[in-house]
Amino acid sequence: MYRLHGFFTQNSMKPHYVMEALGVEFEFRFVNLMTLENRTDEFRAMTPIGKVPVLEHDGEFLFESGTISRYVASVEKSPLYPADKLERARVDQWMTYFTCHPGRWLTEIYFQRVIKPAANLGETDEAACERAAQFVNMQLAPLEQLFEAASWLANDAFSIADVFALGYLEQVHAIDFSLEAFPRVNAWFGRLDELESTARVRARVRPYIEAAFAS
Ligand SMILES: N[C@@H](CCC(=O)N[C@@H](CS)C(=O)NCC(=O)O)C(=O)O
Repeated sequence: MYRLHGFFTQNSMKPHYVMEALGVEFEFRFVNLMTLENRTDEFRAMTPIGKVPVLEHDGEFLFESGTISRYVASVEKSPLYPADKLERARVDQWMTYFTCHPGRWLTEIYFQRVIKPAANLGETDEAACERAAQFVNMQLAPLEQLFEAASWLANDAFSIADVFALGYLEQVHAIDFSLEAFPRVNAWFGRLDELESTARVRARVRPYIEAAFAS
C-alpha cells in the first residue's frame, strides 16, 4: 500500500502526477505546510528532513520527489520507466534536467511571486524574478528543438519524465510566465494537461488549494 504525504506545490505534484500516471493505487495525505504540519513529531518520525513529499510504502518511508517517482515506477515495473538501461537513463536525464534547470528557476519565480506574499515572507525580488526568467527562457530553448522531431521528452515515448516535468511547468500559470516563444513546448504542455491522470490529481488537490487561498 502506497501513501503519498504531500502539499499542492511542485515538489509534491511531481510524484503525485507520476503515481497517478502509473495507475497505482495510493492514498494522498495532505500535509498543510501553512499550518506547519510538517513540524509535528508525527511527521518528523517519517522523515529526518521535515519536507514533503514523503512516500509511505508497506511501513517504509522515502523522501525526495525524484526518488519517490523512480521507486514506485521501478516497483511497478512500469513501461513508463523503461527497463532498458539506456532508455531508463534518458528518462533520468530529463528528470534531472528539469530539477536542476528550468524547474529550478520556475520554482524561484513561484517562490517570489506566490509563496512570499502568501506566507508574509517579504517583498517579491523583481531582479531575482527577471534573472530566473532569463534562465528559464534559455533552458526551454533546447526543448523547443527536441519537440521538432519528438512528442515526448525521452525515447520519443510518454514516460514518468513528462509528468514529473509537468509539476514544474504548470507553475507558469500562477507566475504568469508566457510560453508564447515556445509553441512546441506549449503543445507538449497541452498534451500533459489533457491527460485523465492530470485531471484526477488536480481534482484531488483542488479543495486544499481553495481552502488555503480562501483564508
Ligand atoms: N528536493 C526536495 C524538495 C522538497 C521541498 O523543498 N519541499 C518543500 C515544499 S515544496 C517543503 O516541504 N518545505 C517545508 C519546509 O522546508 O519546512 C524534493 O524534490 O522532494
